[in-house]
Amino acid sequence: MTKKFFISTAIDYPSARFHLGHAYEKICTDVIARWKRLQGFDVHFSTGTDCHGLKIERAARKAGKSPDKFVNEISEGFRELCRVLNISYTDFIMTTEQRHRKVAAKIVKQLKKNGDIYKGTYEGPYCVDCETYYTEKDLIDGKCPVHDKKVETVKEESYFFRMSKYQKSILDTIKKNPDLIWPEGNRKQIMNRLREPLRDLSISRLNVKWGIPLPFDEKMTIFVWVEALMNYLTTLDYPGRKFREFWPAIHIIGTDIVWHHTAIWYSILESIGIKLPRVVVHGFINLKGEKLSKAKGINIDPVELSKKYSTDALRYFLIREIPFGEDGDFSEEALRARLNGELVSDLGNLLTRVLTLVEKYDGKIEPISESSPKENLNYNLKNKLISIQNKMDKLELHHALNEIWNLVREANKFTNRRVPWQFEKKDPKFGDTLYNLLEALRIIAILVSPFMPETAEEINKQLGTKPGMLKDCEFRPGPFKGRPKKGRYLFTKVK
Ligand code: ME8
Repeated sequence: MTKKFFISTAIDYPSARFHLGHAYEKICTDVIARWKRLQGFDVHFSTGTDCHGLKIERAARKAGKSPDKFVNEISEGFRELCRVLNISYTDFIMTTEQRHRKVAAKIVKQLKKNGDIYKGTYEGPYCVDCETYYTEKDLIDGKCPVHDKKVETVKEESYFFRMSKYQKSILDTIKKNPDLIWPEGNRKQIMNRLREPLRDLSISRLNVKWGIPLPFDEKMTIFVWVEALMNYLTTLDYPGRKFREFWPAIHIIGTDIVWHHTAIWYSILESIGIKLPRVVVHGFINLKGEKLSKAKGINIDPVELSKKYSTDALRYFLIREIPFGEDGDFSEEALRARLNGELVSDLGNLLTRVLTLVEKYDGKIEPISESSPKENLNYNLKNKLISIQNKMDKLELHHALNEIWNLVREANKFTNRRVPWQFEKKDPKFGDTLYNLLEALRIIAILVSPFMPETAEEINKQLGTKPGMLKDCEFRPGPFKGRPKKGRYLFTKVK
């Protein structure tokens, strides 16, 4: 049976239009999903929108719309973002869907049945933007530590989940499984927090109407964070066959929501007896050193960027420029430099150059026996591929891409060394040179396909070859099996 792999992004708040941070998370997740497919995995890839809660309710009111209409419209924008960025998700989930209401209610009932829910009163500071209760200690100058905004004070009757009961076992599991939370810095932070006393979690809201009713007390709704996390089970039709085949997940999320995805989510899962998922944390994108913020006008539209520079240039840039797991800075100048240098000059020119040479050659495109193996482009290729795979396994996406780029650079150097434009049009050495270059390009197309799917498709189109899998990344015996024909430029320079 084909091996299964489940990867998810966070589900975004449809309270405003998407931003570059959302785009970045989707692109990173898509690269990993596509790489797994190249390895032969059957991939379930979920993304979507987190539609309930006070923040959304207020945003809808402000826009003069019903919450339902409001979230549908904004979620459509997120779907459009995925289309533009070429995100190969297999499920787009909205938490307003019936299937999610059912799963969320089912899990909350399970928690209650396990004796993990009790009634009490909650009093304390609340940040509507985070939809999170804080303690006075968490606040910075009396403001929300994430949003730097004034918090509201709430006092209400509430149901609590016995999170404290699972504190020790979760800490032990994280200790024993060094890969469970990645990168190490985030893992350590969570472990430190889990060593401090932990309060039980308020899981219901009396005054929030826009949410999923609490099944055993319908005048309340389920705390939005708690039901949002459950989307990962809804998307697998929990507890059905798909769930049994694809769980556990790998959740790709940003640094601000690690606590929710570990302490909170892990305790819920422990309570209902489900294996803990892996949590992989990417960094935050800043703009010229400042946090993205619509209010302060520090904002950049990923769809506009994609129109201006191409989707693949944006995907390439974000992965190549920002070490995965670290924060990074976005600048158009840096994007242009990589587009004009690496994409146009290294890869685009290589393809056009090789296919122009193919037009001049008149013979079989095949290797000749006397060409020295060390000089050929498949020399040591196996080891290079192992190294690229290792980098991908370690989630060093930027290093993997750099090593793939070394293959592109080697092909350019090989061309310069052989000076094929000086060959007679029937010279077998010409055929040997082209064979090397075309095979290298076919392999490059496979390797870049998770990062730049459209570019890979265009290379294959011009080589007259079919898209391959990772196992096809070796030189095939000659003559070259394809119908190479020069087409459009892969990339265009932007000044
Ligand atoms: O947190 N750079 O939704 P969200 C990189 N609904 N990533 C960023 C970013 C930035 N500047 N800004 C945000 C939520 N993100 C919840 C999630 S999941 C059950 C519920 C990331 O729309 C952020 O870290 O605020 C998160 O992973 C995702 O975008 C959605 O953020």
